[in-house]
Amino acid sequence: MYKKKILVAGAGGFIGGYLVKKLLNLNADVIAVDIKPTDLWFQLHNESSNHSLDLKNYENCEKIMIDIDYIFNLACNMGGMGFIENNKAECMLSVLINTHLLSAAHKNNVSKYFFSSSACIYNTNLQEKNFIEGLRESDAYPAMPENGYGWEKLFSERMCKHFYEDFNLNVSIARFHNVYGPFGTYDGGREKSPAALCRKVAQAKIDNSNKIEIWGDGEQTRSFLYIDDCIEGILRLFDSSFSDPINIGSDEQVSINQMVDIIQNIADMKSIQKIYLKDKPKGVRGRSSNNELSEKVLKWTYKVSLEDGLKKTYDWIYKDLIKHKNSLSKYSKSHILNLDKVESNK
Ligand code: GDC
Repeated sequence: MYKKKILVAGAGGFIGGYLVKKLLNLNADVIAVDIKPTDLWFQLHNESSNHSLDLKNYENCEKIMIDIDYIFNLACNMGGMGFIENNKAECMLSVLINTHLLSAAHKNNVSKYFFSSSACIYNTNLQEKNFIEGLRESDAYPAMPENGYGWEKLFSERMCKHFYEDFNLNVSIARFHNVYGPFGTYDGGREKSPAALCRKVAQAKIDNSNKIEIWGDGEQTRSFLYIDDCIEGILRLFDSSFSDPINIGSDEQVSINQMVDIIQNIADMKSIQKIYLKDKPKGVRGRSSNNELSEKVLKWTYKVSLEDGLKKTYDWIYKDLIKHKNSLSKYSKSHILNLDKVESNK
């Protein structure tokens, strides 16, 4: 399908690593870029041309843009609630990546541009109850997104839209809802709740303990999307001519306590005492995706149940924890790196 030259920005991250693999399987010529040094990429594929570059810098965007047909921009400084609540300015600086990539794409006649947005762009006033109706795409406005990260994503969505309107750059804009799975960050400060809670339960099992710490009262809700479904959604969207932002998420809404119970069963642990840390970052109270639009225009919805996805995630984290008993694995190290110091390796 894709015998094209495709730039994947953020290729060393969680979603990027899976996307590069899929595009290579589809016979694409993939130029993979990430700010991390390649030995810290979550998945490194030999068949792609791999570069460690800071795309906040315009010259780097120009340098990598030669003969590129398509761009998938998954690059941003991000993480779970523990990261984005405490690093709002850092999160907003990712606007430079999208700004410079869009400008270089326009200048170099790239034919299509994918932008990874987030459920964090939705109006927080609609997310104050535990269980809420799934968020529809129109619920982004009037705008009151999550501070820092959410505002950056919403602004960048609009920038993509205006490049489409003013410069005819075709765009696809996905609003991801908490994507999880193996080969993602599960420790070190950037981990999201599915990986964090799998790690905590796995560690309790390894230590023969029956206690885990949960942020908040555990009654807050989310819906979570397994990585394979996310990749399928990205490609469906990219293959379509739909240019407005669209949800790529699940509507299987659960409380954090319910998710811990599922993980406890997967781990085959009889009882776990939940210790609630009420002063930790909590984000919105309730969030889920409404998938009517994606079902209608993309004929896409998620297939993997939360239980099945968590089983795969838990099993991988359990094994990785044992493997890295006395050190942080590469899936956690990026938190302690000063990423601005990274230089090109090519
Ligand atoms: O981190 P996250 O998965 O991000 O947190 C969901 C909920 O789980 C929060 O209320 C948090 O307090 C709770 N929680 C309980 N225990 C723990 O040990 C823990 N670790 C973490 N991390 N959370 C815990 C995310 C963004 C992403 C992305 C998605 C899009 O927000 O952080 O960058 O954009 O949203 O949906 P979440 O779902 O708030």
